[in-house]
Amino acid sequence: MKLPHIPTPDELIDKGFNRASRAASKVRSTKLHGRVKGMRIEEARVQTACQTINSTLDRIIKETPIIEELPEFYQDYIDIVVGVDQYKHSLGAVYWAYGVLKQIEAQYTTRIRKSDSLSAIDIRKEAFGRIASVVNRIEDELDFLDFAKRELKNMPNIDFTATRVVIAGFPNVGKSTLLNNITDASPKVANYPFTTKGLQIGNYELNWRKYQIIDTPGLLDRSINDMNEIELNAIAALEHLGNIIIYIFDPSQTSGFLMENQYLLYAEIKKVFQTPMICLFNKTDLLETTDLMDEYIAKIDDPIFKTSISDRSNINDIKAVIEDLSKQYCSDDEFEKYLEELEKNRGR
Ligand SMILES: Nc1nc2c(ncn2[C@@H]2O[C@H](COP(=O)(O)OP(=O)(O)OP(=O)(O)O)[C@@H](O)[C@H]2O)c(=O)[nH]1
Ligand SMILES: [Mg+2]
Repeated sequence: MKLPHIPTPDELIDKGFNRASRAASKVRSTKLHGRVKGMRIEEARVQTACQTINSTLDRIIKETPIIEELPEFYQDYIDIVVGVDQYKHSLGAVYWAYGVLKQIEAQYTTRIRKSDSLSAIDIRKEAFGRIASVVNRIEDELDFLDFAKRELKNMPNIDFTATRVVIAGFPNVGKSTLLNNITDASPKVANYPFTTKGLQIGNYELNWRKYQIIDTPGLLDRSINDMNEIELNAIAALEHLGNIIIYIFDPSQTSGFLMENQYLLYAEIKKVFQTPMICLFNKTDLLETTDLMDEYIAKIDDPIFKTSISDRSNINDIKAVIEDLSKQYCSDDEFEKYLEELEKNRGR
């Protein structure tokens, strides 16, 4: 997400006052009569200072997304990474400063017009004092917005018009291999809380439908019971992200994890997420007997695939099931609804 550049209070004030001096010089070079000119100079100073600072504040307000207008996944993400309350508060403070500067501009313009040229200077000085103090009042909030800009720069870029498939499963079971074999280009990496490897995101198209496949290394591969509250929020955000979860089992257990533990994690994810799931029993090329695999297949109601992803043998079958589930569960309505909401909120 690209947020606008956030200046410091000093930068804002300097720019405002510098432009004000230039505006004053312009008036000074006109042929106005002495008393009127003195007043006009101070008036131009106050107006230019307020308008210059406000044009930057206005840009910040317009270019910083309104949280409620974003898809829920982004709302959750922003909340986990920087905190939604602080984000709203800071944007509110910028809005507040913008309003006060408008008032100062109007009030002091009137006062200067009613004054003589000597007291006009004092009135302008008073206005500048107030302008600086208003801008300095929002120092912490500007600071926070600058921090948020940096933190959110590499937020996952999600295509909400695509069917989004999240891959889950214990380490080493073949998640990245699936992502690499099913999608076109090499996956893009985006930041995600609690995973040093970030989310790995790949795309493909099939029969005019777009698919986005999301690998979650280090996130959906351990017991949810072991997680703290913030980590759980990071998991909850994924629920708004994926339309489908692919859970990969490694019945060969060469990944180093017992089938029973893999099954327990599957059951937990199933309980926590209200998302349709597909189960892949991978690395079947390494199995000498299918007894253990069949035992677990019997416990599962979700669509099941026996695969050997590394030789790409049934990638097309997997794509076909994803397409089926996509038609069943992910109508294009979801995105349409999102756009409608956006329009409604804008109209308010
Ligand atoms: N024999 C065999 N090996 C496989 C298969 N799928 C993946 N592998 C191998 O298993 C290893 C782990 O695969 P990855 O795709 O890196 O597994 P991962 O789940 O992404 O692992 P983490 O990122 O550590 O969580 C690699 O050496 C793969 O080549 C398969 O179907 N058969
Ligand atoms: Mg991986």
